[in-house]
Amino acid sequence: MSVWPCNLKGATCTSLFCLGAVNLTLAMIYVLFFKDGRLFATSSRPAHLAMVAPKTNMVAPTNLVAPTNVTEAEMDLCPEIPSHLVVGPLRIEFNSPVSMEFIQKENPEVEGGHWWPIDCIARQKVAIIIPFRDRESHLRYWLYYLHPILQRQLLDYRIYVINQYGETTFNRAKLMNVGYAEARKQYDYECFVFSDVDVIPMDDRNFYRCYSQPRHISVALDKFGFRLIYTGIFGGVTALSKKQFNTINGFPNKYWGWGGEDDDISYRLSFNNLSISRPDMITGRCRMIRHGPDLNNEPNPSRFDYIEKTRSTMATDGINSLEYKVIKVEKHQLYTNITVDIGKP
Ligand SMILES: *[C@@H]1O[C@H](CO)[C@@H](O)[C@H](O)[C@H]1NC(C)=O
Ligand SMILES: *[C@@H]1O[C@H](CO)[C@@H](O)[C@H](O)[C@H]1NC(C)=O
Ligand SMILES: [Mn+2]
Repeated sequence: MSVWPCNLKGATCTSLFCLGAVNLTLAMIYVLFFKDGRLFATSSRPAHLAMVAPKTNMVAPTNLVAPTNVTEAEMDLCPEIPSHLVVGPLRIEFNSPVSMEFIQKENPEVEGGHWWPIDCIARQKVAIIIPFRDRESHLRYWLYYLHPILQRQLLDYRIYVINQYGETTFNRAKLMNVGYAEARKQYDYECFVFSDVDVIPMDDRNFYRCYSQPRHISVALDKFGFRLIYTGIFGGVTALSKKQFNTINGFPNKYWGWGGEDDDISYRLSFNNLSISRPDMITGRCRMIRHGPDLNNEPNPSRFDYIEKTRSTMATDGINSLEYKVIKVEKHQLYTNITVDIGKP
């Protein structure tokens, strides 16, 4: 089975898509490896500032400045908007499955889902948390598209797949709480992005980072005609700083099954006088992978009752009442997979 529309080993690409893909690939090779000075970077990236000697068979340009011992303190912060890297609107489609091996080869610098810029200091350390169960094909698209985007955004980021163990009803918000708690144990993150596995941004100027107010990232979904369907909507892809997350006591743990938890979170924000920050409706365009209903994720009939009581329940139901058991942690090149038992309704 063909995993990619272009056979790069020799056959010609005939469709417009393929030509576009080749152009995009060449542009990305240029952006990621040459323009950024990463041509000589090793895949293991042992130290933050490792200066790797060029291969011996390469002729050094005469005007090459000898490497100085730059310390982290002297290095500049990455630009807030890396306009030399981001490209704007992106072509996102889900017609040709991509293999994990292909994505791994495209992202040799990523280890355990972690990447960080080496030529400047990232402005934010971002944990990207994906509540997950049984969506491997969606995850591959997500990793394929998002890794290069996050790198062009010059974030110090790590991808956490929070995999719900067992067959009981899915609980998205609780899994996101677990992602927050587990990520906090690993690294000094200041920002947490929570993303559905089936939502992909169509513009790399839509930054996966935190702002002075909680950020709604996936504001213009193709599924909803690229419109914000109501003003309080806070689902899909969102970003909260550590402080914002703790101000609202994290997310509710009691929403088993589909729906409601995103509105509960939105209420938590407004009850704590936080507002929602959003990109404009062009930059904020996203595609959602079309899929049928999931097994064990039926619409939750209690969701309307719960949402009504958010104001009184949010202080006791949240990150401060979270209970779970980690079953297994697996480090893949492109993500860290944390399988958790979060109990049952
Ligand atoms: C939010 O703002 C209102 C009106 O200014 C105030 O009465 C309330 O105490 C604030 N709530 C919080 C949680 O800060
Ligand atoms: C995550 O780990 C669990 C437990 O080993 C495994 O069953 C599952 O397939 C893994 N998921 C992904 C996406 O790697
Ligand atoms: Mn979906």
